Amino acid sequence: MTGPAVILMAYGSPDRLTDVPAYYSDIRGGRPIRPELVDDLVARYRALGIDDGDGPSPLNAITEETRAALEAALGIPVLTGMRHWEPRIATAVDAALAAGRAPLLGLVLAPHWSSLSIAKYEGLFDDAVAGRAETRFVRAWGDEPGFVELLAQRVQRLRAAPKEHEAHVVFTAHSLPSRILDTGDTYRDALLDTARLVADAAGVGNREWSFAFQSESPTGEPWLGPDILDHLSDLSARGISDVLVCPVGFVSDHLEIRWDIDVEAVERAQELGMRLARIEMPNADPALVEVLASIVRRELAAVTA
Ligand code: FEC
Repeated sequence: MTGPAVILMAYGSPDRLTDVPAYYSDIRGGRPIRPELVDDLVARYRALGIDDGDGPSPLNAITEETRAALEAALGIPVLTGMRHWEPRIATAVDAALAAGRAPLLGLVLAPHWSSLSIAKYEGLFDDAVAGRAETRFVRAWGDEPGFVELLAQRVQRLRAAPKEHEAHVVFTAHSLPSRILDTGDTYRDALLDTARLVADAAGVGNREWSFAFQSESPTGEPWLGPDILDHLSDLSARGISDVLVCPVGFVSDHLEIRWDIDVEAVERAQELGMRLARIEMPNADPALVEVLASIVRRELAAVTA
């Protein structure tokens, strides 16, 4: 054995518009999709200015940038494995094992555990390893001090911009079907914990922030709310006209940020006569890479201890 490797996991994004139907089918686990939903998804990717020549979303490129920076910081191989696109988690695991690497550490570029998100990555990781090597898997890291500080600094920077009054901060994350609460899933609580930590670190008072979900999918069942679009209407009704969005449930720029926040939420805010800004996503910022590197070092120390 030649030492450990990290399998760095992310959601994945199709490489071109023609891949969108297969990608969507993967997300739906092969369940049938109404053709108009596929057309709508293609239209959203196209509206971001993407054609068949380039990757539809920056997610894959940012993931690669993060992977390379993490590998340089750690001095051990870091391989990318995507949940819904290429390179797959199984491909990354096979490559690491073929190179004789062990133990393997699984780390997802999403900070909060849920039975419908991180647990799915863990299942794919475990199935791929299939007992062939010792493993560790990081289930959540949304309360890492360096991550909280990074977000707090970005919130503070935008709130400090001179204007009549300071913006109300709306923390957001991807919604999930609300049935997860029936099984005691900790997703919503963990998101609220991160939001509270960031607000405290940024000096945002208790009445100056709130939390909303975003990116609900049309699956025909109830999803966790409030949805950001409804929430903006509620804030407007309370007389709030200046909002700063801090998406704590994601680390990268991608469709859910560039469309759901930058297009849909901005449009809703404009209709309501509100001003909406959002923090820059962490992406491959060296501060985020250092957070990830310190998590990996800690986990690997636990394996060898
Ligand atoms: O930029 C890109 O190309 C990919 C952006 C993208 C990210 C992402 C993250 C999360 N999702 C989560 C849960 C669900 C559930 C469903 C679902 C559906 C979609 C669809 C697209 C999509 N998601 Fe996603 N998600 C991204 C993209 N997501 C596209 C399908 C069309 C649509 O709804 O707009 C519903 C599945 C089903 O139908 O059965 C559930 C969660 C995250 C955050 C954690 C993570 O990154 O893994 C949770 C990025």
